Amino acid sequence: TSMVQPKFLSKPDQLGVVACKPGVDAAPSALIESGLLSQLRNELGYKIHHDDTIHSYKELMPASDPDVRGMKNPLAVSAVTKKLSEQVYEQAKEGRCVLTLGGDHSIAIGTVSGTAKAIRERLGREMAVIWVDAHADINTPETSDSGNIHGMPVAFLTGLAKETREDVFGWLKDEHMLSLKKLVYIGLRDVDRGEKQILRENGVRAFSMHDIDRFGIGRVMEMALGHIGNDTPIHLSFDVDALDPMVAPSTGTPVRGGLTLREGDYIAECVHETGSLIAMDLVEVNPTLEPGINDIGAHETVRAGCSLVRCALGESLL
Ligand code: 4U7
Ligand code: MN
Ligand code: MN
Ligand code: MN
Repeated sequence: TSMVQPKFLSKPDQLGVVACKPGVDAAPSALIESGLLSQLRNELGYKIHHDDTIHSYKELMPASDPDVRGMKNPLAVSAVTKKLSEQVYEQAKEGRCVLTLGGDHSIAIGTVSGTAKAIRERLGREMAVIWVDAHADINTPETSDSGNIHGMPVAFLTGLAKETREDVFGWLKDEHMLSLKKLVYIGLRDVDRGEKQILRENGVRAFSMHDIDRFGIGRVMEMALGHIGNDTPIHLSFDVDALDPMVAPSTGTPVRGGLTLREGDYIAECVHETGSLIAMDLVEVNPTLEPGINDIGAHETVRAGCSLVRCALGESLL
């Protein structure tokens, strides 16, 4: 399979998989039914650690979940991401790469916090996150117009948004945190006004579609990986809405003018080539949102998602 030596994994041939469907229901089952895990096992040679469960975390859902600071479903999202954080941590602390199939992007509060904690404990280092998305997902509850927590995960993970209530993300501690200096965005094209201000004030490294048009995806990846540096574990959080809606229409907040299939795969391939990938999220695939006829849109979106995962995990063209 792959000639790349993984740098930060003690079990580089093993893959921890967590599948969860809070918010975006049919995605993990569709991805798995389309053969993703068997391809990773049979074609790429991974030994997969998966509980064969698609977690819906129903037992964690509160009977009533009123808004907190404008956030919708705060108790449910907090409880689910806390549980997910523990699941991802358990996989990552074994030295495996961790793949999480979501779910909307709020689940990254769980995945990134879980790997950040495991990498701190296992290697005594801070990891970097490459956030591939049409959106910056860095609203605080106060800057958000929608109140949707999938637009806020980066704010909670970097400490820009804080809550003391344990049951509303107060469980996030220092060991779960990501440094704003170790965050890189790729694919942005729909960033809210308050988010732009946050990105500017904090000097966050971000490559928009404009940058991709100007420099090409090759230079953009060089610059993105250059910012992270050679010796840093990477968590790749891939929102399928980074891809153009022509190729990935079945997603909650599609934005025109996105990445081509090849640009998306290329990003994933470059991250693989670093040998520093320690975790990947694939989020916002939603086969129930079906703009095409005869499920074509859903099918294409699932196919694109599978391809992104295979590329990140070492599938190469030659
Ligand atoms: B996704 C939005 F207002 N910024 O906060 C918001 F435009 O995970 C969209 O990237 C968030 O899909 C999109 O609600 C979240 C909106
Ligand atoms: Mn997102
Ligand atoms: Mn998005
Ligand atoms: Mn979304």
